Amino acid sequence: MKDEDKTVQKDDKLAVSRRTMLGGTAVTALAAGGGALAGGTAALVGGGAVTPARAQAGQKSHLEPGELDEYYGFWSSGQSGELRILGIPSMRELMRVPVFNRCSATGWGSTNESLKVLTEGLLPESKEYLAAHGMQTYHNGDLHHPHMSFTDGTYDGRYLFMNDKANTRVARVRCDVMKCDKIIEIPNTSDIHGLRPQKFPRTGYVFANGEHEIPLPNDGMILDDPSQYITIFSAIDGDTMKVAWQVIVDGNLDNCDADYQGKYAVSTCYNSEMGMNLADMTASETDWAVIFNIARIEDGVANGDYKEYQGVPVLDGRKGSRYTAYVPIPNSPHGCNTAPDGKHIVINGKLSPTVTVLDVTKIDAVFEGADPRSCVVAEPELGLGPLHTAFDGKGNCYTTLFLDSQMAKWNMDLAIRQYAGEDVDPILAKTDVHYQPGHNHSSMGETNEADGKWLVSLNKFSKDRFLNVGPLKPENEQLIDISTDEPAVVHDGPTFAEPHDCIIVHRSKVSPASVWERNDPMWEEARAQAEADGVTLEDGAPEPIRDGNKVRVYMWSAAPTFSLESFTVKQGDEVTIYVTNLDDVDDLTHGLTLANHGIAFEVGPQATASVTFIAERPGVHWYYCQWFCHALHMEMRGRMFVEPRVG
Ligand code: K7E
Ligand code: CUA
Repeated sequence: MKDEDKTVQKDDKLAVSRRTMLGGTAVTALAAGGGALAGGTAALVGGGAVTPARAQAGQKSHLEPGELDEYYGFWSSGQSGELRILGIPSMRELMRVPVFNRCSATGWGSTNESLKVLTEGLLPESKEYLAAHGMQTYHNGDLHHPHMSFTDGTYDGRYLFMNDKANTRVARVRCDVMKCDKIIEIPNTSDIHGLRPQKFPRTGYVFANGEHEIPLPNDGMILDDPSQYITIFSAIDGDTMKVAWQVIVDGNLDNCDADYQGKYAVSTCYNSEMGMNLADMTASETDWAVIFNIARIEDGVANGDYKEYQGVPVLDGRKGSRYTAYVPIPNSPHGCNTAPDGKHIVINGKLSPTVTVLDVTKIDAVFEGADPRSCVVAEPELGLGPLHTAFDGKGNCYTTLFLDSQMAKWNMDLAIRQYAGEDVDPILAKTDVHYQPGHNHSSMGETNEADGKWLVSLNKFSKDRFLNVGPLKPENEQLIDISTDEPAVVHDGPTFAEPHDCIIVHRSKVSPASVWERNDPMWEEARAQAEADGVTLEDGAPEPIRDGNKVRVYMWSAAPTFSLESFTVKQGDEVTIYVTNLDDVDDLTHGLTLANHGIAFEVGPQATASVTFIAERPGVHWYYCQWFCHALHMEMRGRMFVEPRVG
């Protein structure tokens, strides 16, 4: 593919890249019926001098040193289990927020504060399993879908919600400090995949799809009898992070989205066959999109039309239920994306070359008994492997074509007219991406403020796009300028395993703090313990406070010192060290690393963090600040003396 990037020799009449030409030819062929020719293609056909797409880009993507990005990108990291924050359009990675993973830098997964978040929402059977393995929580996650909370159809900057497909969890990140504050394991279901917040009137519910079918309850009484397996759609209260209700569905569930009216949520289903192997799962030509009627479900809960499992009301939404509608969709749909016009929901075909457009204003009739397909208003054929669709707020849609390695730009109105029988072609352009795109996302594209400026294509394979780093390659995320008629790839961005999805949020929507509030709930247990011990976190204690074999060490940090140069404990003591950072300066983070104890954590400005461990190693052990904070950062250290056990 390398040659395709090279510009054809200057004396060639058409100074275009071969790649542009191939793309252009495809567009010409596809657009022949409809006459919807993009500007670049028309020029190409005319044979005039054409600048490569890269040079035609309408917006500046390169930022000078010190220039700030216009958008936050919130990125999933798939099997890495963390949330990442990028700047868009520069594609600079700004931060990593540990969520389902453990983090060596920040101590996420070893501090008491993070362990509380990681353990308090686990189900009893998970805790039992983990205890048998000497673990307090899972150490991995598979984070596919990060989405921000909404108010009135647009981002409100309160929270980010995200799924863990690996261990059936949903997490919340606070946008004021960009830290995870809640993780819950979802009962009665397996492997949360699709996740979207309610857009209207607010979030509200966070909808989460259980992907893989299991018996209910899954207690070993039913094993290889798939006829008794079910899948569950969950609505989580985004404010309390409690599961509000669940609905049993036929088939499995993949992705989902909510409407702009607050009436419906829609999920795709790719295994209506309930097959247990690949051949069976793809046997049927038709699967479906499941529509959930939120008001009816809430009524059902209020009227007691449910069975309770693990404390959650579970309603039966299988075919024929008044809570759901099943819209037949060609084989194995995947992505589910609500358009910013507030009216249309795009179901992406995956194994079918089509996307299916539902009109939400026609869904009421479906629930009154109309043919479920009567809410389908378009079904354009776009190319091979349509997975996800993004929007520009100007009536255009951008669908990733996994097998074709392209992005299809198409027009919603033309697609609807074509479906109604008019001889028009809705496809406006096809843009090559490298290679095999999964999700894409446009700036503010999943809100009613979609602005049509940038689109990111998250490509699963990078192959030859970067220096070879061995058999495991990065993914390649490409920034595409969609502000002009002909979308243009303007940047390659390698990323580590494996962002599935992202959102691009205008920076005006988010305003994180630079310094923690001292009364933050994150360390309220530490504060309560200090109070019980008759000390304050801010003043610390001159000596460890002993309570049987439990020992609590309170110290503060202020660049470049810890309040304790040393402290003494006994071998076998259960020691808790609290560190409170008294510095209240922007970017003045300290840390505490306790050598040879596997302990290291971050303490942000004005924050408190703590760890608990057994002092089982007699001797002198240094602790030091591992976050570069001062010219005397290396000197910011002290000693823990562990007296050997007597006898
Ligand atoms: Cu398409 Cu998990 Cu959103 Cu991957 S899913 S691509
Ligand atoms: Cu404090 Cu480095």
